[in-house]
Amino acid sequence: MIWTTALALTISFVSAGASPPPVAPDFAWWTEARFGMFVHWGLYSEAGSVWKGKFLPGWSEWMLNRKKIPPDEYHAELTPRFDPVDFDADAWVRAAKDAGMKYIVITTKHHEGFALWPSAAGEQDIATTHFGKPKSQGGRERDPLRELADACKRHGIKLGFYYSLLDWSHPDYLPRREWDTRSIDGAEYPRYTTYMRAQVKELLDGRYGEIAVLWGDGDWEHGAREHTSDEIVAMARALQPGILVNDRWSQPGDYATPENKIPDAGPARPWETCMTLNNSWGYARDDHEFKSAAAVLRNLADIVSKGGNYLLNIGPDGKGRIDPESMSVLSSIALWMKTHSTSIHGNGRAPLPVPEWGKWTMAQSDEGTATLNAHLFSAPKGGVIQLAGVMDEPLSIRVPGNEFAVGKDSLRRDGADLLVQLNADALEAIGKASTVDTTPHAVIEVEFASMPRVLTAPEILGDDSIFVDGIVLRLSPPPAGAVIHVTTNGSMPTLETPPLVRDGQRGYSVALTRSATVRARASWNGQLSSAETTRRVDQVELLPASVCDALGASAKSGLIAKILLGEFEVVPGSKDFDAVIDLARVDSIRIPENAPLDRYAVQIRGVIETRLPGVYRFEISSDDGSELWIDGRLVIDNGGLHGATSKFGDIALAGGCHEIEVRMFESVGGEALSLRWRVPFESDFTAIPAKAFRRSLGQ
Ligand code: FHN
Repeated sequence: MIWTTALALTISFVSAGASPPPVAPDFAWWTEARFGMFVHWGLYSEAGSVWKGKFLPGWSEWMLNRKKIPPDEYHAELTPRFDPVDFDADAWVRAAKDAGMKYIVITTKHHEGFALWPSAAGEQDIATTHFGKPKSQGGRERDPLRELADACKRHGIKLGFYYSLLDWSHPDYLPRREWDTRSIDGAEYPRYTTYMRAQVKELLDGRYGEIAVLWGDGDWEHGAREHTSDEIVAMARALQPGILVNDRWSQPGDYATPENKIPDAGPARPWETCMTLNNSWGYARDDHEFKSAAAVLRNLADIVSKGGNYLLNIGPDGKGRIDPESMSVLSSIALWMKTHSTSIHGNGRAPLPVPEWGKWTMAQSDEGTATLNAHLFSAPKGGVIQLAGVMDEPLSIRVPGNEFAVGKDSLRRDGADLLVQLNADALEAIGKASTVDTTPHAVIEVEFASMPRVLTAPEILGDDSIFVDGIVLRLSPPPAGAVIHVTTNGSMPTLETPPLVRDGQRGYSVALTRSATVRARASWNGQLSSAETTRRVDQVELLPASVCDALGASAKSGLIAKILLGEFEVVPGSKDFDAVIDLARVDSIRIPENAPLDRYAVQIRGVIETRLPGVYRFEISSDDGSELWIDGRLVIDNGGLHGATSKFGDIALAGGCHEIEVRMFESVGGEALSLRWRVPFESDFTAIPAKAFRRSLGQ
């Protein structure tokens, strides 16, 4: 029997109270890196997705689950076999580094529940294998995480730890898999989270040095409250100042992690696409469908052009070897990177439209120069590369690798656009310089003395959509030498539209006293920007306030919460709560303490007092769906089954008391509910003070 259920654990973890304020997440190295290696390695690697002689296609690290193997049988079979005698941490790190990967994230414990290090908190870890067993017991006494941490340090590669909250084997992890016949008697999920905190503490307490990323995963079966995510993340930040925490601890975290997909448009927050190289994260013996190096590099250019990072996965086998096919792809990537790494590392979004021939990335040097990198996946039509709206001339245009320089005589102006005409020699040089295997991926570097002026549509600042008496819309200033043309009647601005004059106080702005559709374009050198910006703003009446007492608003602050049990897919209606009699009092819009963990809906009602008349913008964040109503009007519809999602809504309120109602539902897994507001004449959102809420006597 592998597991003893009576795990007496005395765990002390860093008390958040005494520690200094957490250090902000350190994104500088991560943004510079842009490219990292994901490593899935565990007992599943020894199986290679083969169980009882039969290969199982797909995710090999899910074999226990997909083959419905009793955990004890799984561990009994694989633990004695796991002996990665060929594991060479330096070889792994060199393969990553040569391929331009500047960080490595390794699965320290995946859903199978096997810890890749000697863990005092657990009993299913590397020390139970011949590889990790103490020498005094005849083992090799090796710690893969120690060896990898040391190798990363030697090679200047950042190290991150993946840790699975989901654990199919631990006796206290609930729910059990449906085929798992182990009794749940005595199983306590809180004891599992104590174990989880103890293991994360071991990983981050300094024994492995600096750990730059805590990559959570498998958070979908419980919410942040149950996972004790707050404590774990606070502990991580206290133990590893600056550590990056991803969005898979049932919380938004520091960055988003789209998986096996590249978003059409990069999210505004930091993000990283993680992706398999074949069809499995863990080593899968018979899966030979590997992405080509060319496909990987085009993905990389696409991701970086959208401001993201790429975490490409490798699945070493049970002997610690990276399979030859993966090594071949990494070697081809390394060859391309030798010449072109400067078009990836430290690059991000470029202020240019997406071209038909490939992608633009951009980097800025410490000296202030700016380089636009054209990633050419195909020959540009007519040999012309368009730098849309670029008003400045470049210092140089180069094809790295063969040092081919494109002469200034190749430049010509087409209105507001700068065109680079590539002649036959240039195209030949490009064709030779950069193919990955046999697939074109050339780069042309266009360097400027400083960030080039680009004629783009002016931005209408702020997010106002309604106003009461009047509104001033401010616009971003045009590039030096350009002007802005604005209309307020919905017509398209033209060169004949009088340029907007900069106001000393307000800068570039438009003052409105009635509803309007505002449209803006910029022009330079007699040419209009191809894009325009549009904003509709409507004049509205203030929603009259009620005298607080008239609403029966009690002097005491607080709101009334009702909880309705059940499985929902949409936000229930207000009347659905009428039959609920047990009431809780809450002092803010949040999930009441007495709410169950899953399958319920909440109604929170009361009165909100607004000191000032004007437009209030509310932000509701919830998991799952939610709605905000004020004085019987729907202000925000954030409905539906979804993870933690924020939505905004504006409403013009007179000063005084207004009825407020928030309804939300939680299906299973992650849960969240919060409401913030931005009051008139303020620019930032703030928490709504408890004293602004009053409980209606009628409730
Ligand atoms: O279930 C895991 C899976 O095995 C793999 O680890 C991926 C990597 O991001 N994460 C989970 C699926 O989203």
